Amino acid sequence: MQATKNISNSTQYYLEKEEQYGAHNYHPLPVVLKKGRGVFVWDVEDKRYYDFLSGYSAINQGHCHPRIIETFVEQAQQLTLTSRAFHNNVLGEYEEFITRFFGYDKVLPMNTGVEAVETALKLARRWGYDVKGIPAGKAKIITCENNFHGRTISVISFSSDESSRRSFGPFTPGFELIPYNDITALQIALADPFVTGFLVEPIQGEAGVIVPDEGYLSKAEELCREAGVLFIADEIQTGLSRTGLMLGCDHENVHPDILILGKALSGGTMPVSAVLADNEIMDTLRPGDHGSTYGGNPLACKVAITALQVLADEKMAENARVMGDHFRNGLKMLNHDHISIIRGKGLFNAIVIDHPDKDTAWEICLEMKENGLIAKPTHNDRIRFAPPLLITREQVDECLRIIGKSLEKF
Ligand code: IF1
Repeated sequence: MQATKNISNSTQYYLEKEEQYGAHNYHPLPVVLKKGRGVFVWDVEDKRYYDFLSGYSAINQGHCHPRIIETFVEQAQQLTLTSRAFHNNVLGEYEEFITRFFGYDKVLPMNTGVEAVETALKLARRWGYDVKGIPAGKAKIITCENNFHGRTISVISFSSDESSRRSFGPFTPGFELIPYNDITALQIALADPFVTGFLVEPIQGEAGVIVPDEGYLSKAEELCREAGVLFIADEIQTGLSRTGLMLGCDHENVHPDILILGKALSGGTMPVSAVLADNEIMDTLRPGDHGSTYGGNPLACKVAITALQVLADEKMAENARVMGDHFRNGLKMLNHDHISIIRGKGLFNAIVIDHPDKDTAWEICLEMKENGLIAKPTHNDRIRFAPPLLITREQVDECLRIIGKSLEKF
């Protein structure tokens, strides 16, 4: 009698389940993870990998950070959700903590990143009509080509990526795209008195870690101030120590009128996002104007406090800065023919693969997986490298060896 193979440790078993029962809205690397701790994840066959995606920068603090998990478990056994119909003993504490942490009067708590982006857009429009005096229905928001701000219909309405938009119309009006990292284009767009906001990523993530010129963000903020337009920073991916400072805007001492956070705000445990602004903007909202079932739930708030404390206490931004420099230098030393561009800031990095075969980046990721490091290409030819921010120099060196060894085959 042949012993039935223990299927629960078979990668194929899980791939087949997802193939049959799940929507095919992703094309993941063929690896099935069952455990995470720090910079490492393990698959169902107990193979260990360095995680160089970090849940798209939601796991900056490392997988299952003990302090964050301790908070999660403790609060989960106490009170998880009250809805906003009633007060609870955590929300106010969290609101005070996070507004002081980032220097704003108020916070509006949401769940996913795109919900926070939508909230920021609604706030900008509401402020545009009620404070700036833009005629009803005429408010415009400027944003950048090759942006990524989420997947709702209004947000993809201003995406320049056809695959995010195809057959999802009709789209939401009131948005204008300008080239990223182009101050002149912004200056021209801001001449329109109906513009109420400029939404920008301090570094464009999905576009392949596009770092703007030094001075772009600060000049953009200055132009927005002069034009009476809200500077809205989407720090969902660049924020929370990923780029070597607490916020991507910190590299140019820019203080956004509206700050959008998400992802690592919970250390990768659950969806937690937040919109921060001062009273002139936030107080345009009255009871009943906006909301969310889970927004500001006690579990999310407790976890977010610990997630932020961990970043600060463990000096993760500083480590990201030092290890990021070391990592990019190491990539340059590989001096590989097919790496045409190395770019990034802190531990938010990407390489551009220059190879006639368009599947090369994917093949390189498969080879790195075999060698113990998982990462994923974006836009075919770019591979994003974003490990958890607690990675050590020795681990970076081991990962550079893995990347170098994997590239040898190409
Ligand atoms: C996917 C990457 C994409 C974001 C920024 C808002 C959101 C995101 C700057 C929305 C989300 C995620 C979404 C995920 C893949 C990943 C991503 F850039 F991080 F790699 F898609 F571009 N602003 N980014 O990066 O936050 O609603 O997802 O919580 O949709 O495939 P969300």
